[in-house]
Amino acid sequence: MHSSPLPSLPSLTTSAAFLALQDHCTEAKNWHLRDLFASAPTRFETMSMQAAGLFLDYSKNRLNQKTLQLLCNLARERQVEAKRDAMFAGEKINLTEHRAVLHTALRAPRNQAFVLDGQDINHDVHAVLDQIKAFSEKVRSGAWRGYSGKAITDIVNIGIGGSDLGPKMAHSALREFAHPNLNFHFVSNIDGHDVDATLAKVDPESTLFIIASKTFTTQDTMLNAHSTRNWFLRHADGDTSKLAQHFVAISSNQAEIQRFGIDPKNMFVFWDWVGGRYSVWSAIGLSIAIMIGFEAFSAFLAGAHAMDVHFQTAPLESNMPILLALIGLWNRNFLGYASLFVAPYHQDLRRLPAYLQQLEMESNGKSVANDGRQVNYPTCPILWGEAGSNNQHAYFQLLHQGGDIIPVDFIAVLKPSHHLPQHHTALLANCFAQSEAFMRGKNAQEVHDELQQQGVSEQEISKFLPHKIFAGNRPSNTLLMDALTPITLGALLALYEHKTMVQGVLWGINSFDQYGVELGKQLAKNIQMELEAQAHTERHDSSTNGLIARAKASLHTNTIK
Ligand code: G6Q
Repeated sequence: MHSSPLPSLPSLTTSAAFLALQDHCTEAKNWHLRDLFASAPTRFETMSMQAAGLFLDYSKNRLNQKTLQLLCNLARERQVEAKRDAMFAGEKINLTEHRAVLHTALRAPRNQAFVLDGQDINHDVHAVLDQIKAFSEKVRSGAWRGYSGKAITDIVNIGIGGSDLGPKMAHSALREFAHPNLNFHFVSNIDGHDVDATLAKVDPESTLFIIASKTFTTQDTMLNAHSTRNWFLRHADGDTSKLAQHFVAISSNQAEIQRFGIDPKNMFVFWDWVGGRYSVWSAIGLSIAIMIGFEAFSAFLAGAHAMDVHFQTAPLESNMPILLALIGLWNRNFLGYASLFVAPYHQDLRRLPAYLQQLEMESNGKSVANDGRQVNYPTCPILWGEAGSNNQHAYFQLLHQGGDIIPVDFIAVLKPSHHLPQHHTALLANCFAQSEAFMRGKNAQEVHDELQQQGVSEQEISKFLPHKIFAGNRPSNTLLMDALTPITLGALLALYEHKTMVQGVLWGINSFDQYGVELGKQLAKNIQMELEAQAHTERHDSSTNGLIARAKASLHTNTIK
């Protein structure tokens, strides 16, 4: 355990390991992946690895063994291992908020000590898990009844950001494991169309509402929760005693929950050492536990824990999250690629890109270092994505032939849960073909020969040839898992969490605060008051004033054109 703060480091770009990489990059920029494969027949064997049930092939990146060695030197120089250990040891590594970062404690087995401020928190974590087990079993078995005696048929999770994206993503990812008779809904948007459309689908007598909000003050969630409460009471003769069977809360703010009228017995706590975007493992996962059952939810936690153990114990050179982080840094800071595309080739993982978008971009979308200085290098790339094969028929054109190079993380599952083998071989073939195409491309000679074989005239060939060339040399990682299960999903999410943490360390930024979301919230409060007021005041720039005026004219005349 590290009891004293680690010595502060020189700026990333002046460190010896960074400068060595910069030097090496002048040479690496001229490499083509085709040549790297041709000159090293064992490239796949040496640049792939397994951990916690996941297989990673990183051989289709523009790097060689020397690059990896230099990147590992950088990790050593930036004290990645010491900072990882500080996180697990409960040190307050979230410096700006003076908080520990202990989401890993949420998935530790019972009785594995996790110490925070001298106290073992494992007992508290497992007490909440026991509460989740008991409650989820009651709902799943039909023992938990609504106010009129009906069993619960629908569960609505009301939350946003970290209190929504994880459960929503897991809901589609673990569809195969779901209780057959329960329906799940997710309300997040402050837009009334979201809650309105959901309430239209459910029966107040058999619906359970989970209000998921760490702070219990988030405007979006509180507005949705209050509108839902009003709707419920309209159907329940205004009898607030009936709320107890239909509303439960997940939060760290007991006082606010009680003010809302939720029975403290129906409150599931979590703690300030769990960041919102790292909270799917906490009581925020209640809807997941109800959907897949507590045993499967425990497997989800165990999968993440297996990745935690790997992250803590594997040497740098064969540490999957650290390697992913270093390769990402190589792509971003040396090769200059500004975005990362995540392509899950599994329909049930279609919400994964949105989940990872928050994880990586809210954590590392920052440009001020821990010491308060503006950084002089790029940090988090823009993460986007879509499930394959849909992506191929939309914007993969740009990824293949556009002016920007966009590295891709392919994620594929070897065993499907359906019985349509031809679909699955076609899906995998498409996934592997895409990474091959990005890597190899198709050069002028190959295009020429192909067209010639098709009987195209030389004159026509020379006209169209440039359009048909693929430069290739576009990097990707491929992650494989045997089957999509709670355990492999847990490991996959933990892998990206740790990758994100390591990149934050390398960039010298705090991955665990999110001040960037505050300004908009602050300004919205005033604008909402202005929109609701009868009188029109002009307090902003001409654009904002003009938009407010137009909206007011429409809102206060109450006409829809
Ligand atoms: C995540 C963010 C953010 C948060 C939401 C909801 O790391 O902090 O996405 O989860 O703003 O916050 P509450 O759970 O407090 O409502």
